[in-house]
Amino acid sequence: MNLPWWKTSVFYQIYPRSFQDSNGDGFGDIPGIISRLDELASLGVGCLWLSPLYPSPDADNGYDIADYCAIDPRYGTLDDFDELVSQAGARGIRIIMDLVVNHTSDEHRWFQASRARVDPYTDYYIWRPGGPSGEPPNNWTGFFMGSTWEWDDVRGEFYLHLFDKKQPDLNWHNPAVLAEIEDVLRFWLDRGIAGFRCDVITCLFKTSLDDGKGLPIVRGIEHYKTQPGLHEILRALRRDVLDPYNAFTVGEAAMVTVEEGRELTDPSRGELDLIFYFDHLEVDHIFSKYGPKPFSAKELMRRLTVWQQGLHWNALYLENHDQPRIVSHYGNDQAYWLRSAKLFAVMLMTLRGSPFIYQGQEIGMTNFDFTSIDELNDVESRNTYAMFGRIGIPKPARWAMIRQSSRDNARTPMQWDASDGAGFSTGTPWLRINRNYQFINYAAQEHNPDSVLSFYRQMVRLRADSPTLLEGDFIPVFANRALMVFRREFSGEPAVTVFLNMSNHAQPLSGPWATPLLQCGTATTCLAANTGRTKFTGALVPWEAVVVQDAVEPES
Ligand code: ISL
Repeated sequence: MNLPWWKTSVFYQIYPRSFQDSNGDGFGDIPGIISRLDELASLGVGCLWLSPLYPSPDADNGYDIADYCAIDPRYGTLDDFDELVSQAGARGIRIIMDLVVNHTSDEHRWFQASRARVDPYTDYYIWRPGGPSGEPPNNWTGFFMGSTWEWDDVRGEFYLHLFDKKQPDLNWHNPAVLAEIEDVLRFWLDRGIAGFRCDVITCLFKTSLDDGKGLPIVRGIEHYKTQPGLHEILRALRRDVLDPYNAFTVGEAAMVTVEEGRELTDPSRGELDLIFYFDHLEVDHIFSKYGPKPFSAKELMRRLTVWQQGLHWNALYLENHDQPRIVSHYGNDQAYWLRSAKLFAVMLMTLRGSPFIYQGQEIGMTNFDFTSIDELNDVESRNTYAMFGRIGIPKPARWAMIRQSSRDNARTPMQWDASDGAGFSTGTPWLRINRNYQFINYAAQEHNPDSVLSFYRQMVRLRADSPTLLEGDFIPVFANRALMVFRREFSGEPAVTVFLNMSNHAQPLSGPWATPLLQCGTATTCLAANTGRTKFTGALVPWEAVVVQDAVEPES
């Protein structure tokens, strides 16, 4: 087997402010992460993706960066960071940083200089005078609702911001911006990190500022999503910096097609190694995440198949700091919490690609239990709630929409134990801890062989030990509203079939797809099941997930 490290590793995303506080200020920090490295090693992860640790006024929880080459004092110091890289390295764990270069904070010194027209910063951002009656330069609308333009009195012009008004977009038409960012990459790579997760990377290059078409939801995107200019930038970064350091990148790629995904990740083009696409998490969306429709396993299978077969290698993920918890989203976090949380461990570890576990997913953390908008911190949720109010949606309906899709669902502090503060902090946490921490927590699961955590460990090992699961082709076998069955095949190795019942109902084992399951113990072997069963007759029980291996061909 000759795979690069990022194809064999399991990744783990840390949202630092919610992971582990070490000094009682209610805010997670780097010494906190260091103190949990043994737990991460015992899960079997090989690389940590750290959400932003840079100084930030926090308009968007660190995704508005005020200094790319420093650590926010709330998280610690550069020395702490170096210690983290070294201590993680000693356990065979690499680190990748979040690279947020579509925009900076408006408090970044580049923006402060740019608004005052101080060279060389004058053209680091996208400034325009606006229309004759003071209207914005075009009709674009942003990711967090409303116009993408903000008037700046200092400069006497509008600036573009695809996200919050405190996140002005960098001007990637200016070669000086590329040179600055290349230096940022070198700064962190010199400290020993393995690469970057590249935030909204597909939106970097704005080809034109013409009016956008369509409804006012990210209107204008056709002028900046995956443009030829973006491909050039990615190739420059790879050639100038990433290749010399042998560094890895995974790019966040919202709203891309599989063809675009192929272009971005085709190894011969030298752009990104992997992308995070969103298709598989939007099976139950009509139009946007605020308009839900019933989940269908068949539709999930259809979408996954497109990507599994369309890209040479996939970034596999079911959660991150922007998504609801998967056990609450597609799973059943009530009657079948344990079983459905484990089912997603099977899905994540048996698809073809590099799995990313989001903190807390490995213990089955659920969506938050907040009861009002006042408890929410997320800028997107707050803006959207207010905008829905302005267009006349009544409060209960607005709250219901935010409740199930808010990004804060994934941002509540990590539930380490059942003590006050959940072992996350001895102080007041920056965001309220989910009350279910007394039941769902790491300590309760650590030594329990039936826990979600133990099952994740088992599945991580299973993948690591199976050439078929690591490298095999993905072949769809069967799907209906409830069931997904797929196979992994790799030459010279026994094939593996995966059965997922994503419903609250038993699914009869009828049809040719069920044969490998019915033969468990005779012609096939059960490698893992979230029910602990090893023999199957009659039906798959609700939320049952089973991994079955064909008999090894006898040598002739
Ligand atoms: O989160 C989303 C929907 O709820 C996405 O539209 C998200 O805004 C988009 O994927 C970009 O996300 C990334 O960049 C944002 C930041 O707020 C997110 O946390 C980050 O993952 C701006 O930097």
